[in-house]
Amino acid sequence: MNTLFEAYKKMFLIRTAEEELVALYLKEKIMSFVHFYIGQEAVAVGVCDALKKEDKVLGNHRSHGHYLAKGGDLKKMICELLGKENGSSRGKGGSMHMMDRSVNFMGSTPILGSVVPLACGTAFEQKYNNKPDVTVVFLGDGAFEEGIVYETFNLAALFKLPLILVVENNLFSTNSKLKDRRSDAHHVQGIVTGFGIQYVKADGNDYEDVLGKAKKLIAGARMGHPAVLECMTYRHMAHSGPIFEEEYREEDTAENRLKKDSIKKMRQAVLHGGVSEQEIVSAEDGIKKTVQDSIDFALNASYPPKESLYTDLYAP
Ligand SMILES: Cc1ncc(C[n+]2csc(CCOP(=O)(O)OP(=O)(O)O)c2C)c(N)n1
Repeated sequence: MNTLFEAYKKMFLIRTAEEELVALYLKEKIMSFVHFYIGQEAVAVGVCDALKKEDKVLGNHRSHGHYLAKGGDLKKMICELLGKENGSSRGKGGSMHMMDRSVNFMGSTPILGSVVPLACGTAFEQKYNNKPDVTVVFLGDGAFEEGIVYETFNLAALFKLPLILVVENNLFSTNSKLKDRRSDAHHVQGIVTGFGIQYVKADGNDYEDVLGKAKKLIAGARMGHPAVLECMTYRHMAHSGPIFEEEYREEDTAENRLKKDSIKKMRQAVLHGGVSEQEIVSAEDGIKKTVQDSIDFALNASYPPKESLYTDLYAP
């Protein structure tokens, strides 16, 4: 099996699904905020390809890619976005509250940083019960600035938890730049290692760089060495919704986003690795069809019945 080709297919599925969801959003079929993952696919797939099925993943408001990379079901995800009964959270969570225990995707929460202590809890459970598993939590550079994250660093280091925090640094918190939010002396590595947590930085636009570094950190976390993997990446769309505004961007201009686009680079790498153009196109066509079929399925699916209005509102 060509593992790079398999990873490319996952990244292409996330990109294609997101692009089609943009179209649905513009047709006003999605009635909630949606934070598109386009541009960051190499992070989710690189990290999740280094995990086992039993390992747990948690995410944030921008988690479609995390869910799909962990093996989540596209139909369930789109149903969730459309508020349909067979959504991953039975249509009651929407884009920002996805959860699917069948693939150990333990939940995504949009209040910045709020998911980090939940991940600390699942990592504690894994350690307490001597499980050989790890927990990965995805958060943004904005969430990294929330106080609860530092409390989690402290506990993770103290209890030697099997926890990896993947910080997806896409340079912005909404439209606020790093330099407007942090002093010149702010030092992510210094903060993290000061707590006794390992820190590694990766090129989040490069699948192989993310995968290689994630593998090492995950192996360490299984031995009780918690870690932060900071992935430098670009979000291609607006903070929320599919608006293509450019005026606030400096480094991540349209030209640079295209130049560094992980999907484009992966396609080239797969070709160089010996997979033919025809094989790639055929896989891409299959994925486009899967996405379209999933959207049609979700559009035709039912909404939750009125009687279920007050059920499933709390996680057990
Ligand atoms: C505690 C809190 N403050 C503010 C918000 C509003 N908010 C939602 S997403 C977001 C930006 C998040 O930036 P980052 O964590 O870097 O993730 P990104 O959106 O860049 O992926 C903000 C400020 C929130 N959800 N929670």
